[in-house]
This record gives sequence, C-alpha cells and structure tokens, in this order.
Amino acid sequence: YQESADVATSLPTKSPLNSTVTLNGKNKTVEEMHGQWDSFKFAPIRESQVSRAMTRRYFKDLDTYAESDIVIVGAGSCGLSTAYMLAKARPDLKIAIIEASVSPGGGAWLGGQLFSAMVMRKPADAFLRELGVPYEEEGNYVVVKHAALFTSTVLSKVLQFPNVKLFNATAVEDLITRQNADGSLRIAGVVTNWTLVTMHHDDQSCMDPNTINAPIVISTTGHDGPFGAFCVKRLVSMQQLEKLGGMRGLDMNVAEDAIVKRTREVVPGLIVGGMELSEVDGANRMGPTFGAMALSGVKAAEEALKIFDE
Ligand code: AHZ
Repeated sequence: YQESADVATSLPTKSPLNSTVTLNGKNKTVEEMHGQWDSFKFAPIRESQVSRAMTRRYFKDLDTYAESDIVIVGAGSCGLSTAYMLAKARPDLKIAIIEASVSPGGGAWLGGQLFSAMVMRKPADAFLRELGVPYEEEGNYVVVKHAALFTSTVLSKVLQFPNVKLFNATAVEDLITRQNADGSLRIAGVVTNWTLVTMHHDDQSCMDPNTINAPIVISTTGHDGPFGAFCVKRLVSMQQLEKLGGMRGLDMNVAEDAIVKRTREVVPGLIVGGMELSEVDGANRMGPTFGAMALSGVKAAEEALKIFDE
C-alpha cells in the first residue's frame, strides 16, 4: 500500500481535462529511448488513476451530450462524412455520434468483396481533396489505394473536433418523439443502450435505456441487416411512414445520383442519408463505389444546418 500511495500522490491528479501534462517539465522523444532499454521504466501509475481518467471523461461527456444539437446515428462512410462537414462548419454545435459497433467505419474499411481499393466517382473526388486523402486519377472516377486510408482519415479528423463525441459500442434502440399542436410528431432525440445490452433484450429481463435529446437526428445506419436501416424501420412501426420501399438491385449510375438527391428530412426532425435511404424510397444499391456516401453526408449536413438556422 505504501508503494501505491506514493504513486498516487506523486502524479498530477487534478490536471484539467483535454490538456497535455508534462511530467517533470520534460517530455522524452522516441529517439532518446534508443539503446536505453536496460534502464527503461514507465512513469509510475496507480490503477485508480487509469480508471478515473476514463470514467471521469466519459461521464462528463454523457452529461454534456445529454442535450445535443445534432445526433448522428451510425458512423459509416456517410455518417462520418456528415459529422466532418457539420463539425467543420459549426464549431458551436454539440454533435453526438452513436455507433453500435465497437469499431466505427461501417462498411468502408474495404472497397468491395474484401478488396482493398476504394472507388469514388467524380465529383466526389472533391471530398477526398477536402480531407487530404491521396488518390489515383482514372478519368471519370478516382481510386484510393486502400479504403482504410479514407476511413481512418475522415475518422481521425472527426474525432479531433472538440465539438464531436463518438459513443461507440452504443446502439440507438428507439427514437424520442414530441407531439406538435396539430397532433403530428417530430423526432426529438434518441434512446440508447450499450450494444451488448441491446443484443440481449430477448434473454434478460427489462434493461432500461438512456436518452439523448436533440432537435435534429441524422440517421445513416446503412441498408437493412441485423442493425441496418434502424431508424426508418422504427418510423414504420410507429406509423410515421406507411411502409418501406425496399432497396432495389444494383445499378451504380442510377443509385449514386438517387441517394445524393434524396438525402433529406424524411419526417420532421429526422434526416436520412447513405444506404438507409435506399430502404425508404426503394432506390437501387450501388455496391462498391463510395462517392454517394461521401456526398450524401455533405448534403445531410447542409440539410441539417438549413433546419437549424430556420
Ligand atoms: O454499425 C452500423 C454501421 O457502422 C451503424 N448502425 C446501424 N444501426 C445502428 C443503430 N445504432 C447505432 N441502431 C447503428 N449505430 O451504422 C453504420 C452504417 O454504416 P454502413 O457503412 O453500413 O452504411 P453507409 O450508408 O454509411 O454506407 C453504405 C456503404 C454501401 S452498402 C452498398 C451496397 O450494399 O450496395 N454500397 C455502399 C457504398
């Protein structure tokens, strides 16, 4: 106990959040470690410091983002593109991203059939230049050498915005609604749970969820699947949409234009983007070409800001 108590008092415990702490006023460079491995030692720590470093921040984020300006459901290529455009345009808005999977990125870690390269048809190359992602010119389209290069770049940029919080391993399992004076509904936030809990509602007794209030929800949960198309399926079961059109077969040319053009507020307070939209309208799928996901994100951000500024 003596040792751990010493450790606990010898390290800064009240450092302000989001700042870099310099121990002993000196940070080592990696080069300075070369050849020094026999005397190598990490700076000491007490386990509770690690625990508090994580939980203090997470609970502060839960508190801060319980009232968000915009919630994005799904951190696939469309959701991340939306988040990037919104966070860049409006540093004053609090943007929460809820991603069911542990790993954000959705289907954009590979190009198609588990191949690496990612194809984007022009003019979506503009979004790659915006992000600074290098690509090869191929005339009407461009190719990023690995889909993971696109996804990791947009993800790292999104995560660096101070006004964005990604809650991963967290599923949206319902929508918050409000009734207008005329009896119509608007979406006013999301109902969340740890994804592992969401997956076990069938074999455990009631495990109630948490909530995030927000005037605008942007749903980009992909086409139908175990988790996909979540929000639009819920709109049908709560009778806000009569039925879904159902995603149609693959036609790259038709599909990509349609997804971008139809990116919109589907019911008041809920904008839908990316492949989730194909389920609403019965649009074609495009398969392994990602320009429409990026530009649907650009448009979803524009639509959200229009509503926000009304
Ligand atoms: O985990 C899902 C994925 O990361 C997440 N998600 C789904 N339901 C959720 C829920 N709560 C929280 N209830 C949820 N997160 O949403 C993300 C969707 O990413 P995606 O890559 O599946 O969708 P996208 O529309 O961004 O990109 C689609 C990519 C495709 S599919 C396709 C085709 O099949 O033809 N073509 C393209 C380009």
